[in-house]
Amino acid sequence: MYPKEIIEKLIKAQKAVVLTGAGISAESGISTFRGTGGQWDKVDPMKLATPEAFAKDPKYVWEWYEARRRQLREAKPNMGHDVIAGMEEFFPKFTLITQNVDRLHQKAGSRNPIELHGSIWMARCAGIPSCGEWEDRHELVNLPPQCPHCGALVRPGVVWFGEGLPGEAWAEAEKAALECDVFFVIGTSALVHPAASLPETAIQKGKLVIEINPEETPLSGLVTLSVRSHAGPALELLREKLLANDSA
Ligand code: BV8
Ligand code: ZN
Repeated sequence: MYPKEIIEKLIKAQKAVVLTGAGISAESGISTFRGTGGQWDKVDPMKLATPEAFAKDPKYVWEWYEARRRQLREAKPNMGHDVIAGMEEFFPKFTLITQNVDRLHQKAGSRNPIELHGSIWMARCAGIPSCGEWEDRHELVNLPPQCPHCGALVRPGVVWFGEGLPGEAWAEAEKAALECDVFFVIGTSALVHPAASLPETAIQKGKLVIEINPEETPLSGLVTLSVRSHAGPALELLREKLLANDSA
């Protein structure tokens, strides 16, 4: 699965970046967006994860997010999240960038992942101007919730299609992709932009790019190594190899 020369390069790597997508949470029982049984095969993502959908039917959109939060309250990080959390100790400089909104990386101990698409556990006043954003983990019963400060509607603190990514998060992610020695892209179909342009930048800059995904993606033929596997087992094996060689 991992050729010797790749392991040797990883041992020497100083700056590592990991970009994750919904696939890293699949082994925690969280359905992906586009895979079979994906939470979006029942609903059309472009219909729900958009400001227009929320404006048209805020209750319906919130109900979909609340259903996802209910599933996430029981979810535990999996082996893949754990190994990625451990990479912070292994690589001298390590940056985790995630497209996921589930915060399972934080539950696994990753200290400060860059959340390109926000978090399902954040709520934001949809008033104009907004009263701000706050963490909200409760089971929301009266949907959609009202802003406690101004009474306007409250929306999920995620980035919807057609919305810009948080400026600071994007700038930090781009910088990390440009400066890294190795770029892992794990559990993403690489279809959503601009997140998918990060591994493309790493490839163009000639970095060592390693993809882990049980299926082919548009990146598979372009990366240095495409590991056709579920993230958990592939990352567990990678950790074994790196620790064995590191001490050798
Ligand atoms: C923007 C938060 C401009 C909400 C999400 C045409 C061409 C290119 C781009 C566009 C276009 N038309 C429109 C666009 C732009 C659009 C876009 O990219 N659309 C795509 C669909 C074509 N992008 C946007 O709108 C972005 N904003 O462009 O703004 C702008 C700029 C300035 C000012 C104003 C506006 C915003 C995009 C953010 C959308 N929000 N999430 C929510 O979660 O509800 S995106 C959503 O998709 C999730 O975050 C998810 O993470 C993300 C990406 O999907 P994946 O993570 O890859 O998940 P997916 O299911 O697709 O794939 C899972 C993978 O895992 C598979 O490959 C599978 O094989 C693999 N897998 C399965 N099991 C495992 C596994 N891997 C490992 N182990 C396993 N066990
Ligand atoms: Zn408000």
